[in-house]
Amino acid sequence: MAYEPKPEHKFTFGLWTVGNVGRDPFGLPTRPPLEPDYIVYKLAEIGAYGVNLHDNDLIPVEATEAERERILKRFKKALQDTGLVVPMATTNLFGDPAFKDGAFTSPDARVRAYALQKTMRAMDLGAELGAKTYVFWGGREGAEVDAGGNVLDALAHYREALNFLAEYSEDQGYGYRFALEPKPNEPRGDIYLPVVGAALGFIATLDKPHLFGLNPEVAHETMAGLNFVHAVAQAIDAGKLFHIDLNDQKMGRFDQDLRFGAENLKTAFFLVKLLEDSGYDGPRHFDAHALRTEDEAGVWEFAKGCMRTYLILKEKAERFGRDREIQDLIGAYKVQDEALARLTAKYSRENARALKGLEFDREALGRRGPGLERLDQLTVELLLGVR
Ligand code: GLT
Ligand code: MN
Ligand code: MN
Repeated sequence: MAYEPKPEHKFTFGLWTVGNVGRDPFGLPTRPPLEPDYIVYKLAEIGAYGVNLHDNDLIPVEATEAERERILKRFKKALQDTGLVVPMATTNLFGDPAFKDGAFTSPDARVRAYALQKTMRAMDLGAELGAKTYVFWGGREGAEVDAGGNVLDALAHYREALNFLAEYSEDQGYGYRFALEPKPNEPRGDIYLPVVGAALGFIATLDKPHLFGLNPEVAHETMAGLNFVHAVAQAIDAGKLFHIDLNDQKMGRFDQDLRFGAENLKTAFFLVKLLEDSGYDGPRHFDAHALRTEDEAGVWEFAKGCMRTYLILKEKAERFGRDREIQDLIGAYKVQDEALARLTAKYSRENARALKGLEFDREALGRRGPGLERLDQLTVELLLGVR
């Protein structure tokens, strides 16, 4: 069957995504909760590769040791029965009122210590389930007011926590790679490390930067009005695309976490093309949820839709690569000049001298039309299915 998701496509969902009960700041849940092992069986049925989780998506924070074991046993059985894997794990450092003013960045040393303890335990859980990527989404790491003078302290605390946890992972032999997930705001008024570029800059200040990369999310850069494809390209360029959260979003809204491709089809297309062309081989994780209007049937329609749209866009990207007219236009757009390229590729005194002596026809350069209108129209037509 065309566009049928299979485990080899590496599609993953969080327990919190298909398990989302449709609560929002103004309204109560609209769907009953789904058991974690039930989610595993359903995800396997629709062709997913894996399931990701926060510690408390699986083990309630107040669970006893015996309850923990019982839940884990059922969950592991479901994984075994289905072959689903847990590639990524993370910590809920945002739901508990203890974290209302930050977790790793809280001004309260007790909160920071508790956040570290909770994260180490969640890392133990993730490792037990085979996770190799560990995500840090600092939802509460931010502020509404700056009167506490906390920003520089907060960044120092953040660094201290990430350094501590990287050592813990190595000490335990977990082999985690850590992926920071930026978001500009919500739930905090302003979240620290708000966008991909900020996180990349921060990683360079850590003790073990090679262990840290990015988990960019479509909705988050879009909320900030930024070009998500460019952000992902920068993460790839830096060797830092460790994971990705796919969904969709209208610009300038609250975090909508819409079905992948539901809103900005052209962006979704260039994103899929970028991921496929770049050889990214990590999970394609859908961090999204069904509309609050939906019942459980709508939830599985939502999940199937995310994967199907990805596969359709992947096929479109291949078609784009094979389309002669499109490829000729791109060829003409990228003007090549070998002699000049040799001069500009690397600095030498000779190259600099030769370059300074050249004459350029500025006006001709300015007059040239690069053909982008035609190229973009052909892209649109390809997406609309008429070529
Ligand atoms: C939360 C958030 C997501 C993060 C998850 C990981 S939880 O739902 O909105 O963007 O990826 O902590
Ligand atoms: Mn989101
Ligand atoms: Mn996310």
